[in-house]
Amino acid sequence: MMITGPITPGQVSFLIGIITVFTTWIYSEFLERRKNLVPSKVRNSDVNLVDLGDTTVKEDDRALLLEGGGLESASPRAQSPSATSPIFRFLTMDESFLIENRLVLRAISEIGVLLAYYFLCDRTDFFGSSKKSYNRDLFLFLYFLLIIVSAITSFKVHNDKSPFSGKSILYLNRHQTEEWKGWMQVLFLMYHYFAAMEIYNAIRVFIAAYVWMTGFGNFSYYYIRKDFSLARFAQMMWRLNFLVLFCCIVLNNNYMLYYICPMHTLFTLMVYGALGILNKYNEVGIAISMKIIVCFVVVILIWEVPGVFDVVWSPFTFLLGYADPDPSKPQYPLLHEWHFRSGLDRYIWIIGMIYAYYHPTVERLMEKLEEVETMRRISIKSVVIFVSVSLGYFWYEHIYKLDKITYNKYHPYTSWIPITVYICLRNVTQSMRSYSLTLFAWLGKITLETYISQIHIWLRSGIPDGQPKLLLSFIPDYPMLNFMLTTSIYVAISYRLFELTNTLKNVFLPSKDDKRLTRNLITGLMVSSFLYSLSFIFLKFPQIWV
Ligand SMILES: *[C@@H]1O[C@H](CO)[C@@H](O)[C@H](O)[C@H]1NC(C)=O
Ligand SMILES: CC(=O)N[C@H]1CO[C@H](CO)[C@@H](O)[C@@H]1O
Repeated sequence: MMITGPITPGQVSFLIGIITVFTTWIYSEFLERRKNLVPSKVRNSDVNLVDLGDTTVKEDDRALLLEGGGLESASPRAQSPSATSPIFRFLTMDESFLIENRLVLRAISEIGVLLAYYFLCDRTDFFGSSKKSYNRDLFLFLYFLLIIVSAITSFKVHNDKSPFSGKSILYLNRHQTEEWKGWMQVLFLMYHYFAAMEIYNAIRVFIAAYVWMTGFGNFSYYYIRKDFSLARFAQMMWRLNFLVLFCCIVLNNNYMLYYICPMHTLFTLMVYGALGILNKYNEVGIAISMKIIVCFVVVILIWEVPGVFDVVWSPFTFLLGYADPDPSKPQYPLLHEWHFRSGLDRYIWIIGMIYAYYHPTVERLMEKLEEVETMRRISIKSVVIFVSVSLGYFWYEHIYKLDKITYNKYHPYTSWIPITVYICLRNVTQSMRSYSLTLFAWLGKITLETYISQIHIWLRSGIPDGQPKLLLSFIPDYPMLNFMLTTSIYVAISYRLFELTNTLKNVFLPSKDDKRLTRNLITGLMVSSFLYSLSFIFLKFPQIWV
């Protein structure tokens, strides 16, 4: 088996860390079994009662952990010896600690195994690879097939109430946004798999729509919940960057290879900043308008005034720089990729914020409209449909059809058009709003994981920082069968990683315990720097090994 690319200290530290956790997990399973064996032998003795009581506490802990409750706080008993920190108890192999945290150890081990699978698929020649090929007929066939299947199996009518009025179904409710993400994600992934260059412009619109949702969702959240706490912030960053961080370490890639992640992180931070700074004025309408104007000014300054972009971002080149290793591609400055990607969607997150701000107003208007007599309602709706469709058509004819380079120039200023048209049409009748295809909504939930995983276990990039130009091939010469097999494994793994990310987030970033949160962050930093230095020394002076 050949490994492409050099071995980095990051990879070695990951390996040391994961082997340690893995062995500890096996040991904790062993402890757990032993503990469970003992009472069953003495089932009828009196001592038993105490033990039984004990196990129920444990069961509760487990249930809490599985539901995502905090770990230590869940167990009243765990807190008594807790003057010693978890890392200390881990290092001393404290038996009760290991048993309590068995599921955490298992989750971490599982992530380790999955990432090892990434490495095996992408960085070794253990599996084969094949070439991409595009056939419009097949592409559309597969997409429509999926739509039909999910319409048959997962069509669902929701009856949620609006949080603003308690009356009718939300427009742009969660089911809808998730379903929307699902629609787009499937096309986005298939575009990569089949190299469907002809829908390049549509893909740009989809990415804009994601960024729009980032602005929309985060604005609503912070505006309504007013939760600017450290815990919430850390959880958000964890959700966006946990998996990608480990992919970068294990596969020795740059963060920018997964450009969606830095982009969403940036725009999430911008929304957080916009609402978090001076947040006591958020109730005042004027203040919100000022904030939105400031957002526009900041974006115009950074992206439209020549030279400012480089001044602002060059200190972050280590994080956001990217060079395509393919020698046949033109070589740009390191920040070019970041400039291009972040620039395309520089305004749309602000539009998302504006829509979120007016959301309650529009919702009230809609409710009024629903009460108007039928004839007038139908005519108003027809006008809305007519205007949306003509605007959409105009955009399609004059903007969408442009070639890729010209289109990209117009994209930042026009991407709101198709998004708005979609929102209007998707919601035009009460019943339309309440329908959703849950299969797509399910796919919409795991977009981040499917986005990151595709590069390594569905497609293949082969070398560090490489673009995924090839397909992973398990069954040579049977492209469709291979597509089916790799896709199933890939989607299953993505879903699992989504769950694991959440489980670990709840364990390491507790919601209402800032002291423990900070302690976890500091411990995490210390452990990783220790492992990194150790691996660095190992690699630098290999003679230590012998
Ligand atoms: C904020 O935006 C990020 C990135 O799109 C998203 O993952 C997250 O769910 C959003 N938060 C809320 C509360 O909508
Ligand atoms: C823009 C638009 O057509 N919105 C519609 C959303 O759904 C409600 C139904 O409650 C309609 O009243 C709105 O016209």
